[in-house]
Amino acid sequence: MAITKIHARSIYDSRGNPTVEVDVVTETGLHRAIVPSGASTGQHEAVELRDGDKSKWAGKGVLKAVENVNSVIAPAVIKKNLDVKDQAAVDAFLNSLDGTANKGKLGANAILGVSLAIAKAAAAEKGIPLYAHVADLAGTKKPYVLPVPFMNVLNGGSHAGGRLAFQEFMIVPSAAPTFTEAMRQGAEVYQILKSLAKKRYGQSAGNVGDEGGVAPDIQTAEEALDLITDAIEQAGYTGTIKIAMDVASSEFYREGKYDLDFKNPDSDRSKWLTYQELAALYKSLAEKYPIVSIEDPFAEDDWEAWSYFFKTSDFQIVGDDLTVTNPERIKTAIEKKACNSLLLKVNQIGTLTESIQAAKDSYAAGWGVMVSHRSGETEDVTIADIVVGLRAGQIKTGAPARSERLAKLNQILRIEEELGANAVYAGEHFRTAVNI
Ligand code: 2PG
Ligand code: MG
Repeated sequence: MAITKIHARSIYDSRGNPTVEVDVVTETGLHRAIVPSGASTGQHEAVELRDGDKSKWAGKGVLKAVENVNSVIAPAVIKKNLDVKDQAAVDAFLNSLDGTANKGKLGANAILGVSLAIAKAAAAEKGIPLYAHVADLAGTKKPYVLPVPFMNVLNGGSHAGGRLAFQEFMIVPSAAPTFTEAMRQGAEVYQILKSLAKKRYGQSAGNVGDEGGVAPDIQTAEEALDLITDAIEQAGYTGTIKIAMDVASSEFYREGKYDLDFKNPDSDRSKWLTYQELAALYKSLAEKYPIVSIEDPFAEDDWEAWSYFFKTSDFQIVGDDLTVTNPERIKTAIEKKACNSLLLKVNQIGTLTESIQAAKDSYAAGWGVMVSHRSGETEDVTIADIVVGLRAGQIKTGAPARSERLAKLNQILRIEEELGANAVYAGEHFRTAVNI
């Protein structure tokens, strides 16, 4: 079935910044994708093309990326008359139009919007849901696996005001019997956490950060973890709901050290930590709290620290800024034994095909895969279908609050209902879901 029209426009993300939306029209109708955007972005991510014209949106416009879709990609793709079901050929053609290694010419935001909208057109042409199309493309076995939602209930770092350096504190309802139950447990803890935060730190502690988690003005990880474990206890889930963190430590890596007071312009240098000291802090936290997963514990190029920490840890260690969903970086991380899980963000690499390949490379190394949103999100729910289609078993898409976060979780609820007995919940097997 031919594509008759591809059209991009500039709309707005959850932070009020411009982002790219792409419409692809075929005989089955209109298929649409919207591109997300990070704040704590890795240096090695594919290029998100921003206009840089400071007189508009402080330089954050995406009019060039939109124009690249409308005047370069659209005519070329329509003329080429590719089979939309052959995503690998579509994405290879998009990459050839760009011609750079990092999608710097047309922009990963331009390319990704087209790649994802075409995948939706293909699913419609096949008359199947998007997750089933993704499963076909990835060669995923059945039954389907529904992911454990890693819910970011307390926001810090670059996603919130306040002094807290670590970016994300997530609750992990992996002992729940179903995805629906996991959502209920998470939502209950979230509401209790909100009132506890207000009680302990004042009304404003109930305000939320970029991903919908509460953002009290606390300084230490211990305070955050105490608050969360108290909320878990009050909700009655002690021992069943676990905790995960995304430290996003590249954000506070300074001159070879880690500055836990990085939001303070007068931060005391003598308190900056070596990687060994930071590793010791993680160890002590993991002894005291039920931590099952740590993401980006060290900076994106501090390979020595990653390998050092990995040797002595038995929980999940997730690469995000380290690996940036990029085959080369993933390969290096496997060789250096830096981590044992991939954070998969489609806009870090820029096409669906390369995202699927990143997951497969990770599985082949015995790694887990966690599909992820960005801190700047939209109503687009594609990652919900991707996590199910890839059998990844883990998703992080913020708190159970704010609709750009819940849109994805709600979509998984619908998928769970639709699949019924044809799906299982990853539960405690989230790290090895692909093998269930
Ligand atoms: C992360 C993400 C998403 P951002 O660091 O994992 O939670 O944040 O999109 O800002 O990079
Ligand atoms: Mg991260």
